[in-house]
Amino acid sequence: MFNPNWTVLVLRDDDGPALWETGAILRYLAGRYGDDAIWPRDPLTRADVDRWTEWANLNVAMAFAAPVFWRIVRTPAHRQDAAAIAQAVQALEHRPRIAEQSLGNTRRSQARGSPAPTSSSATCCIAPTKSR
Ligand SMILES: N[C@@H](CCC(=O)N[C@@H](CS)C(=O)NCC(=O)O)C(=O)O
Repeated sequence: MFNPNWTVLVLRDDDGPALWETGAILRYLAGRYGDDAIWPRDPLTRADVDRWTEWANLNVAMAFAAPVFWRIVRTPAHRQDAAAIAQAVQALEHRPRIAEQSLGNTRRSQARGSPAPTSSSATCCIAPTKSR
């Protein structure tokens, strides 16, 4: 058994142990194969990336998986609660805008010469949830 939770993602790199939890896998890949632009070494800059990863897990993934995705994909059509789904979508909708607004501001300040690299591994955590 690679993951005691029986969920994906799971990663085995070379002959290493099985890794699970998306954020841990991304941090491992960034630390092993990435450069400073993906997962910065400077603690404060890294914390700026990490906070978006944590934020996405709690504020986007949790607000999406059970309240929206499971209610549609894991619930037979005749048992789906359209009002509850609509309410959950409404509660979710503003959250990606928070990231877009903040990361957009970061991109604009990068264009003006600021080195803040927030559009890195944290974006990898947010993007899959946003595109579902
Ligand atoms: N917090 C975990 C979530 C893992 C998870 O829920 N994976 C889903 C796919 S996105 C899964 O495997 N679901 C199968 C199931 O629940 O039966 C992570 O970030 O890896």
